[in-house]
Amino acid sequence: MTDFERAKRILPGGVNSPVRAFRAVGRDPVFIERGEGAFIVDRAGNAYLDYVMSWGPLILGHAREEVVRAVTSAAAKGLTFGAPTARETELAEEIAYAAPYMERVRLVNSGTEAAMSAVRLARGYTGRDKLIKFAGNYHGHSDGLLVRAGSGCMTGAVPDSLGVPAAYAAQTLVAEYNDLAGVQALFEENFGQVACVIVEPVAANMGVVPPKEGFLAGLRALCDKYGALLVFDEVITGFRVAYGGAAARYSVTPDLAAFGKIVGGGMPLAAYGGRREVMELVAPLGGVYQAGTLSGNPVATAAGLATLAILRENRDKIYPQLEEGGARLQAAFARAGVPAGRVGSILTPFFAPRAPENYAQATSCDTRAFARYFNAMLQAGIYVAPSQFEAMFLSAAHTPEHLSATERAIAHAVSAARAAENAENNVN
Ligand code: HOZ
Repeated sequence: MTDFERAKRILPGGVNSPVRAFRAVGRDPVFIERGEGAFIVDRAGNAYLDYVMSWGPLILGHAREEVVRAVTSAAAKGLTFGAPTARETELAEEIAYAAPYMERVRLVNSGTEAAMSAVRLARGYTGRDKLIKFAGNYHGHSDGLLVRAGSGCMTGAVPDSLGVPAAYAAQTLVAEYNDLAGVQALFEENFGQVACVIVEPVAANMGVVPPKEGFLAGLRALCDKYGALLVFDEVITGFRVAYGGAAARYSVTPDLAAFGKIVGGGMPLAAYGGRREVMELVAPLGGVYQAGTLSGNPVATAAGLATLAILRENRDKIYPQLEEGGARLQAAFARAGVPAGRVGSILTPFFAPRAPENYAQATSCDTRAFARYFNAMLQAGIYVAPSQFEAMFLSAAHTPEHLSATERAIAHAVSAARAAENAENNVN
């Protein structure tokens, strides 16, 4: 019995998160044994150059020595206390150092929890119920945010999940990404009822779709005009598209933000925070309740702190290196005739005439061509996200030599995908 067959007997679909099932690329998933630097190794001992990087947290690569050391030393002193530790304060301070608008920070366990809690807080603060989100943006799997959602919802064609009460979904207003006029119209139609706009400042769950010039600043202005809070979902972009995240890269300051992935250094940790006046409504100071046994877990905070310390000390080197690597791969896709959406070190090749600007355009990509390209890349020893609607993540462990090998693989995989398509068309 294969690992996957055994897994399917007990785990729904054989996985603990849908995209991992590889359904969109027509093959069984790779079962991972270990990771080292830019590589993962499967159970049969095959090594792959990894561009998933656990979907973003591993900006320093797999099993970075300083991070592993911090984790093992923390673990030896106790796995969880459910009581305050100094490291939680240090990690919150480290986040606020990079993103100074995070005047108060609450640590939680996942990006889902961070985004969900930020929305609850926005509702509590404004006394309003509705929120505006964008089609194809993904903010985790809490009920109110699983409406026209990206990521695995797009891959599996369930943008509106079963099980979300219609009454909840009715509180969620959906706009097109990069369409300010649509947001303004929703504010007008729901005057005085919108608590917040939540946005991925760089959309990265319908493939990477950058914000158009002025889009984020326009959202800031609309939120101010209509008395709503602006919530940035920096779960992917935080410490990724710049040391200070998307807020720094685009010079737009949200009221609240959700962080995840990199802030946990590869462990289950996330955070939300923002303006002091708003955050002071969180219990125990105020009436917005949110809690968790493993929140601020000592091992997770150790991983996050070790990672953020390395990023702070080396930011002048790491971020330009990541930017250059991303640009190289984007150019390699362009040479192969595939446009790629990119911001810094996250990118997605789109099997479409043009890189999309919104959900409607993203969904018109040729997902069969993507699947062919994916399989050719895997065969060449390169592991990319098994969906047209996810991002490639570079890390500081990807060297110029790794990038050269990837450039060659891209050229080969795209032409192999086209040849397979032609062969199929000729048969039909
Ligand atoms: N929602 C994640 C990608 N945007 C997938 C997480 C996972 O499968 O690990």
